[in-house]
Amino acid sequence: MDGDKEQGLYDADSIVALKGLEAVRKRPGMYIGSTDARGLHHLVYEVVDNGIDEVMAGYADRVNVYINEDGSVTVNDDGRGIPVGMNKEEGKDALEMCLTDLHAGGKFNQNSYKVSGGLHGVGVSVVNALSKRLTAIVERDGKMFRQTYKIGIPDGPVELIGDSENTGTTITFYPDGDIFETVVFDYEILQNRFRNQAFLNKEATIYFEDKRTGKSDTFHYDGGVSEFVQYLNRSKKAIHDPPIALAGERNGVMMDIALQYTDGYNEEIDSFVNTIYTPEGGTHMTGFRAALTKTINDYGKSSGLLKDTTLEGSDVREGLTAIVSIRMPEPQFEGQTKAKLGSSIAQKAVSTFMNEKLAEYFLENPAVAALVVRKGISALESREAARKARDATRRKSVLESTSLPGKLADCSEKDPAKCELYIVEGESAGGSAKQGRDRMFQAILPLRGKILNVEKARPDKVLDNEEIRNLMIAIGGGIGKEFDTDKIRYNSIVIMTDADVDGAHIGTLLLTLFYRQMRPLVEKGHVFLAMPPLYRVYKGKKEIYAYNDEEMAKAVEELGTGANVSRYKGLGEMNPQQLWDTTMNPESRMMKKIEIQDAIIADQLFSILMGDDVEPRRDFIIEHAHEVINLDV
Ligand code: 0RA
Repeated sequence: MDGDKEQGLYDADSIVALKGLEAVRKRPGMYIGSTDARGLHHLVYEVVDNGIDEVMAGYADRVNVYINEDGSVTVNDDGRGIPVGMNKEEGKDALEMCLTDLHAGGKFNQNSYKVSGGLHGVGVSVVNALSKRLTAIVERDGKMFRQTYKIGIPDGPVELIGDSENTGTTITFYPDGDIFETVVFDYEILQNRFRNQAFLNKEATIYFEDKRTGKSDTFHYDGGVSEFVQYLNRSKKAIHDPPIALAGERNGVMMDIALQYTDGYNEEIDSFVNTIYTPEGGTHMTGFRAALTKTINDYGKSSGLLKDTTLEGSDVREGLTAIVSIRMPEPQFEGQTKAKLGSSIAQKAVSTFMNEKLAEYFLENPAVAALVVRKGISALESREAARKARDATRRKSVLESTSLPGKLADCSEKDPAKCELYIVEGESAGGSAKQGRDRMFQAILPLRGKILNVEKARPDKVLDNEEIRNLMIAIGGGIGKEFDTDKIRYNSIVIMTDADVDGAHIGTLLLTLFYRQMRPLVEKGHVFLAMPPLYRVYKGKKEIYAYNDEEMAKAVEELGTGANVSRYKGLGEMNPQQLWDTTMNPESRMMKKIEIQDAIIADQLFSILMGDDVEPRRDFIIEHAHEVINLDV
């Protein structure tokens, strides 16, 4: 038996562990969601979350993360250190078990509030299985230990490599390029995640350094979720400060909630369970919403501020930025992407806690309470006005028999699934597009000038704007909370603007409108940016369109000496045939699909780009230059 082990033959337990790692390598998506950039970054989250768990359990206060020059990542924490020493039951070192056995974590670690939902909490062993090489260094019991692995298989036994006065764990891993489509880590993606983690764990300090560039950040927020809300509102105008902060526990559910109202109209409520972002909400959000509506109505009535009317949920959430962070043992997640909390106990815990604590807060802070109730009343009034405006538009469109805007050149196909709507900047480019299009399935709506910036407009004023009314009627799905993608008249909405500053601005105004007023259109992938060429390279009768500088250089080379390059300044410089060939023909065109992967970042993007404050806008554009240019956050 022992002899077999020394020769590298495997006993029963090792075979079970090996089978587990094999399963991970065979179906990585099952464990980390995907093998694209998202899955790659998930490896880092996985290791960092383990360190954060140690912080949450009170054993650590620091997690250091490095992207190394060779492309590997090192995560170091000052927690207890992964246990080391022979495990009698398994006949194997505990460290090796934690790193190679899919289910070992729970056997050693009893922390029931740990990050353990959805795709999270799968453990360091999954990271190990998906890494070309991994080194684990543990400092505990006055000593330093090390074990190294290749694709999850130990190179040898756990070694004692020295003494140490500290405790903690250091994991360095090289993601396996045979598994991942890309193995290049993105600073901004990780930075954003660590910032959020630090807001949600105010005890933690997360130091992050990119050794490829020298960039670094230290994230530590004594103010926790309250500071998180202030950060989210940094380019909005809060109507009270500090945020309303409510923290406490009910039935084993710990709650950490902060709310701050702004003078705007958008609601941005982000919820987390055991620090896992739940973009689709769930029971905790249901409890939060119910309690918010009830408590504000109750206070409004008892204080006399609210007479004869009842505020709806959407009224009390207008202009609200909030963080709802709860911690509970063994949360159950639902939905395809496990983005929604299903545990019913959370609903009652949050609602009873909120009802009590928010009512208490209002009694102690009547000035803030009055602001909140008045804000809700103004939202109710504006909702009533918007409904009247909508009804009027609807009635008008029915009465005006043709109902569609006069400027719209519709397509003849009636099946929305096959139809495309091009929204074109300027009447002249609109004219070329009308002539160049395939009228069977392509409709053209020319835009005159700039549309209203909906980021700053009262919701009931949005439909006063003729261009927006035309857009709404042409698209057909409605507007605001009632927007319905089942009713849209085109499967693809293509924004076609000049490749200059004005064009970018119009594109951003349109995206703001779609994100704020027709969000499902964006979320379900119906919105595209047309990509007209930047250059025409020609010699005699030969011509090549180039969509970037690289292609232009290549085309010049191809056509040889005497090649001419003309830079397109706007869509208007192309004749209808050229516009069709380069930008509209599905066989040859390039289009960029707008994807909103992270709602928190998207809210920031729109409020900062379209809001009043110049300084955060400048900082944000500098920081997020590439996202702003691509507009696909
Ligand atoms: C199992 C048990 C204990 C700690 C850990 C795992 C642990 C894992 C990781 C992964 C990264 N950093 C970590 N820190 C700790 C508890 C050990 C004990 O009771 O002393």
